[in-house]
Amino acid sequence: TIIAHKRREVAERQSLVPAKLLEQSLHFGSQPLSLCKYLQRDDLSGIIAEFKRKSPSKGVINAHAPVERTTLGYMQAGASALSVLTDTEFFGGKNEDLTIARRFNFCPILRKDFVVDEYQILEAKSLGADAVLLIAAVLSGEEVLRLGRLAKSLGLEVLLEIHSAQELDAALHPDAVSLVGVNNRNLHDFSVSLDTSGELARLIPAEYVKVTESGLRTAADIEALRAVGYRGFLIGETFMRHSRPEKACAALV
Ligand code: IGP
Repeated sequence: TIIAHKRREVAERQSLVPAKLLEQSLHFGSQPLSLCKYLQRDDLSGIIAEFKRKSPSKGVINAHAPVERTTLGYMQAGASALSVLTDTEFFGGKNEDLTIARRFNFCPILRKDFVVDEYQILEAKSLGADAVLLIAAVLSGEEVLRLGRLAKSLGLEVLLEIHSAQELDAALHPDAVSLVGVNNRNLHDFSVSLDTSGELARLIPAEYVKVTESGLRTAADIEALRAVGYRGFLIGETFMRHSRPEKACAALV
């Protein structure tokens, strides 16, 4: 459902701003920040703090937290990077959330959306993102390569999201991918198990920065997964459930 909706949305956006014009408008000179490098810094927490208002699995999580204060607070609390949901229909985000976050923050920002088309990569760059998510469950290996190469050519890093060893085998390509994210949430039944990250860690080659996504709650969760090689910890709900998400982030860092 999400992917079908996303294809219509992209066609509509493209009718407003054609891909060629969007591409011409990009500032190729602007220097993106490396998510990989920030996650590997010892002086930061490794936390990628997410701004997420709602989700298909949880409904409304936080309808009131302002994007400025929350994202700036995340960064000040010691998050290594930010993740901003830009999907409107299913996650209640918007492109403007990312441009606003960009204005006030000087850490890497991941554009979190369902990328199905090159146009969205151009858009991510134009919004000021430093990295994009590609979800192996909804893309072929060839699509990951094509989208990932475009992202790289624009200076964006690619976080490839996987749920299984099969998805990893089908979509991992060094020309396209810099980081691998293991999503602990099963996209079909929404169940969450941190064991997914535990089991897949050893299958991810060492040249990729490992990120664990979803369902992380405590410092013990983070430390257990750090011990098996993860450097990035993507956390949304644990922070966003709080009326002041940035305070929940500070408490965990
Ligand atoms: C964050 P959580 O359980 O901390 O809120 O999860 C993040 O992993 C999750 O939002 C996510 C996601 C995605 C959202 C992971 N992959 C793909 C949308 C699309």
